[in-house]
Amino acid sequence: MILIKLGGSVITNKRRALSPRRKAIDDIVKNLKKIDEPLTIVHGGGSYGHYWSVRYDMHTKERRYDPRGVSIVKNSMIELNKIILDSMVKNGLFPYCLPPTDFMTGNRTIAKKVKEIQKIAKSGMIPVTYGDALWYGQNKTYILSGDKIMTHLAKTLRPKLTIFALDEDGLYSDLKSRRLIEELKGERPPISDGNRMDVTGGMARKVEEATKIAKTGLRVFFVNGNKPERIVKAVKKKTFQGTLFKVN
Ligand code: IP8
Repeated sequence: MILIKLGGSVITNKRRALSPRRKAIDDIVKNLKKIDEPLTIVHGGGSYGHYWSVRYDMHTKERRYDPRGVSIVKNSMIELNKIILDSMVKNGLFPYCLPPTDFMTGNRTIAKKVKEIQKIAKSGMIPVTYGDALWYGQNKTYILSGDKIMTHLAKTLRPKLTIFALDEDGLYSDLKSRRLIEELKGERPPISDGNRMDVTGGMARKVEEATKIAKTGLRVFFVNGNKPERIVKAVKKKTFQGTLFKVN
């Protein structure tokens, strides 16, 4: 099993509201077709979910948010999800759409449902889920990041490789020199992230979740989603052009 997160900055243009990057999506999908292993895909919100979450002041903290905001965020994620599902079908892949409400209750996973994802992936279909606005209970909702979903799924699915496809080559040691960190062993790199368009925490959140996943003994790889052949190379040839979180 390969678990892969398509970052919102790759699949949408984050600088413009509601703008999918259809070519980038198609390119990724065409490359994923070259992988002969069970896959599970999670995608982010980009200029869909994050755009509306910012507009309605919704965050990862569970609160009584404006119901109109909840509806609009959820609708926008379905819209973005549909673009990805359509691209997959068009390119000969068989997505199995799984809104996170299918395997989450409150802020916890439904173990039986997550195990089912494993079976769906092995059957030749590709489970596809995404970050979303979710019901928490007591009239509260919250924004569940696709990055958090990655950690939830990785714990049960135990993928061979957990991939985060980003709009960057990987993690940089500092933003000035843009020197790429090729390998990390257990340590959590210092990350400063000031992306206000991103209500779930951008790169800092990714690093936090990746570190958690790596600590459970799984390999995590940050790769440039605009160069999707690097995803294929990592899976097939085990050559990692990006940042690899190594298992100790
Ligand atoms: O882009 C958040 O998912 P992320 C989705 O993976 C929403 O953090 C609804 C903002």
